[in-house]
Amino acid sequence: MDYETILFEKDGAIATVTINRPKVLNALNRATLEDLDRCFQAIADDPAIRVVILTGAGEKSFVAGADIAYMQHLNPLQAREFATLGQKVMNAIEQLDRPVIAAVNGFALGGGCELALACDIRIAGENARFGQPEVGLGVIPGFAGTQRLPRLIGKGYACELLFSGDIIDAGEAARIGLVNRTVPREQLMSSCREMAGRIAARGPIAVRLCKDAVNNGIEMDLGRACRYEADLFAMCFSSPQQQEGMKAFTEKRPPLFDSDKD
Ligand code: CO8
Repeated sequence: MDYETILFEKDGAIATVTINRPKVLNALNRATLEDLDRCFQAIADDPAIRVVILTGAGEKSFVAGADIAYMQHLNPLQAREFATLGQKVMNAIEQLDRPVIAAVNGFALGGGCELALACDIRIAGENARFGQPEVGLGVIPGFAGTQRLPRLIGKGYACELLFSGDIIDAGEAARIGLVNRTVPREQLMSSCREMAGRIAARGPIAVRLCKDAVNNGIEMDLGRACRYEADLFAMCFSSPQQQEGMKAFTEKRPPLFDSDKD
């Protein structure tokens, strides 16, 4: 499929999506959000993809936010429509039934930080910078940053970032749990591919159901969430992948999860 503002590559079970507007530090305009929307639809329809890596083109930036030049002259209804489109994309990433790893290769500001927040795992290059600088522009985050940030790092740190608009470095982001870990910039993509490869080698149905259990269970009370987990656990036993995984263990060999359609 052709995209105007993103690049899409598939290498075996791992897909890489690269936001490709380096001249404006990969800022998200309407075209980029529409490309991402179509791309994640296509990924959802391709069961051969087991893990997705999302990154930005160039050396400086993951995504430096929503496109300020585009937003500057929006009226309230257009602003709402733009926010809704952005939220649709973030939701599609979060709800994709396969893991998405953000490879944060530089600035992840505003809508870029929100995009990283919609991913399941965030790995940051040491040059990465994070922040929600919207209040400095006279607006609030509109791609669900006020919601996902406190859910991920807790209300105190989230309020500090949201109210101050401060930009923090990768080390501080790791300290407060905004990213899983930092790695030297030149090792970022290889670290993400290595992690994606390890996940892709696990039982694909089990990985999908894990993501389902985490994302849906986290919004439930603990009792309902545990029952939900038990139902998903039971569902694993309808797949030959459960039999292969357990048989391989007893036969002291690696499991072969070769078919995604099991
Ligand atoms: N939008 C549009 N263009 C941008 C953006 C952006 N977010 N960020 C950078 N650019 C452009 C610059 O204008 C510049 O273009 P040009 O060369 O034509 O002047 C080019 O990218 C390079 O940027 P700089 O020269 O500024 O590079 P520096 O290394 O000096 O600075 C920074 C890098 C610190 C990242 C700086 O560019 C910056 O502060 N960018 C804006 C960061 C920001 O405020 N992001 C939040 C935007 S608001 C948002 O994301 C809200 C999301 C919810 C929307 C809800 C819908 C209504």
